[in-house]
Amino acid sequence: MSSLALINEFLGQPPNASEHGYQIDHILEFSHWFMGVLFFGWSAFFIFVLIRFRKSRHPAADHEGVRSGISTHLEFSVVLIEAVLLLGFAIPLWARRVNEFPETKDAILVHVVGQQFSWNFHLPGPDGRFGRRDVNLVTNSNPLGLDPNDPAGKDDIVTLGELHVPVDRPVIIELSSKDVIHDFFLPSMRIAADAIPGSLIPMWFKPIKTGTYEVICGQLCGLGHYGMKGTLVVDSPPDYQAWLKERAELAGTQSAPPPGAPKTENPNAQPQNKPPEPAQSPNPSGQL
Ligand SMILES: [Cu+2]
Repeated sequence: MSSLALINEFLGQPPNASEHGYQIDHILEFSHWFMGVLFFGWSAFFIFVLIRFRKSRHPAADHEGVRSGISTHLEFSVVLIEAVLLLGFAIPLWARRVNEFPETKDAILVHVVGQQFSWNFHLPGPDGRFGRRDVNLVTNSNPLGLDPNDPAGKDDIVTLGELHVPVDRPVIIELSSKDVIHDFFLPSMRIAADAIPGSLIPMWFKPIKTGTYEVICGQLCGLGHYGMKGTLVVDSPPDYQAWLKERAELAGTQSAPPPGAPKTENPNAQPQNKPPEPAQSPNPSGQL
């Protein structure tokens, strides 16, 4: 971390804990210092102009105006630096984040589903396959609508508000929402993405420090938005295995339908407000 990072801390940014985060921090540092210099520069110029062109010194207006080209050069330099920041750094960094996903076989895969006002986390369990989800099966005890008849879902892990991941392994998230637009924001991991109903948004990060970090919602999503927080725990590999084991013991209990719920598989079940799709579609159309 460079000494320039002080300005990020001063402005309230938590320390970075992800592999790519230092690149984001460098851009933020530079932008903050650059804006600081511009602020003081333009403020000083404004005060200079007020004094230099005061009425008592120039009782008659000069209709020709400024003759020197300095301000033009200054403004051009500012535009140039901003263009370099945007085209040279910000856009390439963003492009790498969205184009260069890690191999799924090396990564932890998690489905994150936002709802007013909490985050649900869905892990595929030991078989590595996510169980089918269907909006028609959603109940209080089955918040993601996991299909109890799908063998792939038997070992799935569903948690509310707390996600564990191992350190030094990429985490690939598929993000969605049950109701309104939320924003899954991991400030310490320097990533955020909108959770949009009906869309599956991919995002990824690689935690490099163990610890407990905040998960927040970055979109004003309703009256309880302020409380839409969660916890990301980055574990050492043994701790992560212990957590998985503990959750695996609960896995069977989480997707059990309440008494009276329909027990038959319904392959044509669709999310509400969506046109029907072919039952054989490779796309998991019943997903939230
Ligand atoms: Cu929200």
